[in-house]
Amino acid sequence: VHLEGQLREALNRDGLVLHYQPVVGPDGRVVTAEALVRWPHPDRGLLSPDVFLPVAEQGDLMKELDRWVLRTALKEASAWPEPDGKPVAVAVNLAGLLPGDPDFVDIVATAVAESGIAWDRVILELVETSLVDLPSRTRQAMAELVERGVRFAVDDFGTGYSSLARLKDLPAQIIKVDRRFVSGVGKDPSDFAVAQAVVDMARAMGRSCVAEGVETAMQFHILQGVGVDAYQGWLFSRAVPPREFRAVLSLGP
Ligand code: G
Ligand code: G
Ligand code: MN
Ligand code: NA
Repeated sequence: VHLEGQLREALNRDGLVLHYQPVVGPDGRVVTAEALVRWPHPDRGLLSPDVFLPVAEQGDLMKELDRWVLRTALKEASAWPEPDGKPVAVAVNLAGLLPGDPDFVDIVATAVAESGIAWDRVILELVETSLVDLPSRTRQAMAELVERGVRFAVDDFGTGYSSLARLKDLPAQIIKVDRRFVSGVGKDPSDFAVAQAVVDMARAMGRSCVAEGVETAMQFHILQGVGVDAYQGWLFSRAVPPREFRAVLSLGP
């Protein structure tokens, strides 16, 4: 209960921070950064979301937290340097603020307007379970944002219950292949087969594919052969503080 009160207060006075993990193209250039929230706690050091997201959940603060992350990430990203004049997109995880919320489009549009960021630099990541069986009104709201340039990504694809066949019903332009399959690539033939099948299916349906949790050069090499569009993982970089991320962008590849 104490932690919950402190979290509420941190949200009200910008007491959380975002770290950014680069997502790179096949040539190693940064194309996107995923915002990952951390809490510099006065007594307990830098807290990981694994520790305080359950507290946010418990305290009914997830929507407020997502809204804070969205506003902050778009504001920070609007000031990033542009390597070779190519702007880098920013990806935000949503768990409490969902497309079905009546104020979803408003909240996103306000964050975009406040930050001045271009619409087509915004990626919203949702887990599979938040994207299945959506009422048409919700799909319509998402389509409005997509029309302006926003992209939706299915996070952790392959961990939900939905099958490959349901991919065609998911309203998302980007598929993020869960690191569970990526970690087996080069070791376990069935993980390789899953990765290959997801990429082939995604391509056939006009979606782009991101491999999560790429940790070795071997995994990167094999996935390049499969035709993955973008890569994220410790091989390239961990999530780093904003200043460090800006430095990465100014240095180039
Ligand atoms: O960054 P890290 O690996 O510690 O993240 C752990 C989990 O917390 C991941 O599932 C990640 O998606 C989630 N997470 C990290 N940052 C955010 C955020 O800003 N909003 C939401 N909703 N989830 C986040
Ligand atoms: O659920 P989501 O995919 O948003 O989670 C993002 C989290 O994945 C980050 O908080 C980060 O800690 C973790 N992560 C990022 N890259 C790697 C990686 O290469 N290996 C592993 N094991 N975890 C990673
Ligand atoms: Mn994510
Ligand atoms: Na993920």
